[in-house]
Formats: sequence, C-alpha cells, structure tokens
Amino acid sequence: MLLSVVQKYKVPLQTTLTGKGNEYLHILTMKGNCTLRADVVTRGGDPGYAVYQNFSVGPESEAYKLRIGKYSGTAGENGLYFHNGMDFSTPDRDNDLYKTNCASNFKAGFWYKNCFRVNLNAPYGGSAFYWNVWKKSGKHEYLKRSKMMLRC
Ligand SMILES: [Ca+2]
Repeated sequence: MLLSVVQKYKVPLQTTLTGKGNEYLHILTMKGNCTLRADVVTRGGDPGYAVYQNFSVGPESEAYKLRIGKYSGTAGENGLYFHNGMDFSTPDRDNDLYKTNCASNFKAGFWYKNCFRVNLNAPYGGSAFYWNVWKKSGKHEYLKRSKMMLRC
C-alpha cells in the first residue's frame, strides 16, 4: 500500500522553492528506492494513474532536481518523463529552459522544461492543468483532480 506523505507527514507537496515541502521530499527520497504514484482524473471523469520507480528529489543545491525511473500505469508514461532531470522552478526562481519563467506564466511551481507536458500543481480549472499524452488518445486531457503519493 502506498503511503501518502501529505497525510502521514503533513507535508504540502505544492510548495515554493524556499518552503519546506521540497526539502522534506529530498530528505525522504535521498536514500533511494522510493516510488511515486500519481492518481489523476480527467474533467470527463476518466481516472488514470502513473507509477514511477526510483523517484527522488535532489538537494537545494541542485534546485530540487526531479529524477524518475521505470513507469507503469494507465495515464501515459510520456508525460512526467518529459520533466525527468529538470530543476524545480517557482515564480521567483526560474530554473527552466524556456526564455521566460514557466512557473510565473502558469502560476505554479513544478519541474518545468520548456515548459511542460504535465503540470500537476497547476491551478484547478486552469488551462495548464492537464496530462499529455493521455493514455492512448494521442492528445492531452484536462484534469479535475491529481494526487501524488510516495512510498519509500
Ligand atoms: Ca526560463
């Protein structure tokens, strides 16, 4: 059974770079062997999940870099892999590869590249809260719910 960090440790995963959320994630995952599970539901009510082995978040000196390994699940594996190896960006810390600040543009901290294929921290109801590519549809699906859980 997957353990929810949010429930057990009361750590908010939606955080700022200067907040404690990513620091806790780094400490929890630094020894390795952690699994990330994302449960999501589309606006149309279609549920999906994605499990990634070897999930870890780097230290602050690496801007809480995301690392994920082997995928299993139903949501579609390409989404979060796009972000593998990226630093965490916030509206006041531009660590992405885009010419402007993705976190500022989309009003959410995340491991942006240039900018994203999934954005599980994006504001509810916004145009950035989606999963791409959704299942075998070949297109993105807007989400109404996401939950990220960790097992170590
Ligand atoms: Ca940038």
